[in-house]
Amino acid sequence: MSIHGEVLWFTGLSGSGKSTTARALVEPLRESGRKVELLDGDELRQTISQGLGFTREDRITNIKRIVFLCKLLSRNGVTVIVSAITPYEEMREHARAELPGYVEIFVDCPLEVCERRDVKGLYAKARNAEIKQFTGIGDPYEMPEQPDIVIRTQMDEVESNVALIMDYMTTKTGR
Ligand code: GGZ
Repeated sequence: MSIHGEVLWFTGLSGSGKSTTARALVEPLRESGRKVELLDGDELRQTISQGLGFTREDRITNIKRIVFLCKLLSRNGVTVIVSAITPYEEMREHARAELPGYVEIFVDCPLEVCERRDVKGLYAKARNAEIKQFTGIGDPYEMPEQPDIVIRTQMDEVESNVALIMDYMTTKTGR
């Protein structure tokens, strides 16, 4: 019998803190004895999803590719961390249905806060219509209906969010 690795799936707006938290989670998970792979939406869009845009159809294709990768890794015992906006509930339902070890982490951060941070200047571009269909501005972010964990990055530090997630994992899996 093979043991599936868990898939920790971060969903949230651009600039909400998904990737920062995801990166900080890698070492604690390794220290707990897991083999860990981090799949970052931004990087995947330069590799396996190169050429895809941000229409509903393209976003769904992007997420389906990531789910497929997660399946290959997790069935070989790798714990996978995913950081991708994953804006539609339909996508998250697909991931949940396909991946036995799926753990959904909603990075809850108000749009105003993400927009104020605007690390890459993308919100400014979306506001003056240089980028169309930007999540939260010209394209929806549907609130997760059944997240396993919710973290609030405008209130809590990275370390305490990582500790919260590790506690959840220990309770769930015993390691
Ligand atoms: C949302 C966009 C867009 C549009 C470019 N909408 O914060 P970032 O910059 O570094 O990460 C975002 C990334 C979103 O890719 P995902 O694969 O996570 O999206 S999805 O799950 O919806 O498939 C953002 C940048 O790409 N970006 N244009 N229009 N984010």
